[in-house]
Amino acid sequence: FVKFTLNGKFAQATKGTTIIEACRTNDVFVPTLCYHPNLSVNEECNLCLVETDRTQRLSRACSTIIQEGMEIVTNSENVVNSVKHNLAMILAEHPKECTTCESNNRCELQDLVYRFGVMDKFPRKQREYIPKDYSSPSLIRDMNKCIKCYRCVKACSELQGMDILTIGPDGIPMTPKNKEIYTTKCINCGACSFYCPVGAITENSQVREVSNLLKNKNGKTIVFQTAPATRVAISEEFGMEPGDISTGKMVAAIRKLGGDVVFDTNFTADLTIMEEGSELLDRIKNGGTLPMFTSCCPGWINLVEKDYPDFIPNLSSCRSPQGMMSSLIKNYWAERMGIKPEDVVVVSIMPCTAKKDEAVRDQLKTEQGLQETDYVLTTRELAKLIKLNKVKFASLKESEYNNPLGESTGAAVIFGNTGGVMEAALRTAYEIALEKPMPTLNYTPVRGFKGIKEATVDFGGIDLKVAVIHQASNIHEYMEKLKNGEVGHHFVEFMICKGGCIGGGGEPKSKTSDYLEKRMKGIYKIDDDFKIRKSHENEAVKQIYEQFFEHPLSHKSHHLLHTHYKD
Ligand code: HC1
Ligand code: SF4
Repeated sequence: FVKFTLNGKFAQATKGTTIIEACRTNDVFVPTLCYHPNLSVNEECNLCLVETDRTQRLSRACSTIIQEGMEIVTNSENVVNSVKHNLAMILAEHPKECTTCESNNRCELQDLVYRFGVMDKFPRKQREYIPKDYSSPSLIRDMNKCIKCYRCVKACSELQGMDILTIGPDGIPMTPKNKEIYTTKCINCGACSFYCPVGAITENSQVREVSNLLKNKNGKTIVFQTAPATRVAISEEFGMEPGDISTGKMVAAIRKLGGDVVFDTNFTADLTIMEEGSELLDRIKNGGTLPMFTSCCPGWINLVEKDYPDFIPNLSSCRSPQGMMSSLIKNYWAERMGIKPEDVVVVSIMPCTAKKDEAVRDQLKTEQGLQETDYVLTTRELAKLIKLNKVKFASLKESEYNNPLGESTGAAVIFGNTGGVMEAALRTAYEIALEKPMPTLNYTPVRGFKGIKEATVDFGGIDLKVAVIHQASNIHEYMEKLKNGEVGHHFVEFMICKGGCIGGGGEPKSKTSDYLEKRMKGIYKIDDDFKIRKSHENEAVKQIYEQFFEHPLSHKSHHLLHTHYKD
């Protein structure tokens, strides 16, 4: 520990900590726009200014390591005036479009300008207009709003290893050859939008479309589905803690907004396990392509198609749980309810921006050419819709999903965590292959935040070798090893975002440093509390096989639950 004073009060912090982190652990506010604890230090915004030695000299809190005996002042007139001056300079270049901006009310620049009472004192500095980029179903880029913090560039390169965004000659992040982002190798993961502090890169929002639809249904039945990872994160938008479990409140909120039916993507996560587990056993028995790769993460599918096309045969042919659910709703449930598929609108609530891109895939349309998933709202967008409609989320009485597509197990919810699909698949595949349950259901070797996790499971005679990779930069590392024959597994789970879906690019922009750990714990708590924790024991899943699909990998399931990829 080092001891120092902070605004005149005694404080301490671990040796080697930066001043900004020391201030945060001691609950003292330091403004910044370019600093983020998950990214390397930028020194761009010049807002985290502090005095450290009773002189008026200012240091940047993001890049200065705290020293024993420092006298840190964050609130002197000198500091405040300098911050105001620098903020005013940023503001002079920034379009004043707050009222219509996607980031209104969650913009870090807006917050600081208000907090410091910064007036528009400098003459407007007109930058050359940059055309907006609406090419991607997942993201919108309006680089006129860019404040040159470079958090998007760092998220794309440091976290994801994608290097789509680089700093252009004018200091504004650009795509390769300034092309529209959808035509580049961008995988639509949304990490750039998650880290953008303003409205320069945002999710391609469908809040208005869904809001209008709910107000004017035109005879349509509006069916929602909600992803595993949304239920442990949406709470953060309403003043609760990361990891707080809000499943029942989220369902209740959707009903209040006007959703007619709410199904759980977890049901089709269980179904995925039935199909994917069977596919794996089939490939092993019959000499199919191995390792088999999971196929539920749409950012990962984009990466394989764009960067590793030779490995397309390794991808499981299973649609993602989102894809399976929408297919079931339009092609199975609607008919049973006596509703025409064209009169059903599916709205999917996902932690992920790439799910918006998945939804528009040609392979995921009905025979009549209808998009099966009509709208995808991220967790952030659902929260916005709830706030716009003044629904008091925190005090809502919990509601339950509709059945039968709302019934699920503990195995399904852990899809939201890295390692979850693998763990759920093992719980079922082991029992099907060996006719006895796995010795332990909580399979810890595939849990936690290690980037590449490997394990060997004794599958009665064969050693089943599995691996779990999350965060795109680790995926590139693994894929290089696989290409060079340095690794050999039967089954590999890939998730593009750190932590899996709980760290998705569409999740709330939490300000705490341990939000991922807390969301992860929330997911495992839901699993622990379930009586039924194996997908093959889901009664509604059993029923749908008895009444419709007959068995996994049947002709009907291939038609409705499987897909193919672009090569
Ligand atoms: Fe995911 Fe999945 S777990 S991909 O991370 O397989 O997005 O939560 O919904 O589809 O179920 C995301 C989460 C999600 C799918 C499932
Ligand atoms: Fe990079 Fe992901 Fe943003 Fe695309 S969506 S630019 S891959 S961070």
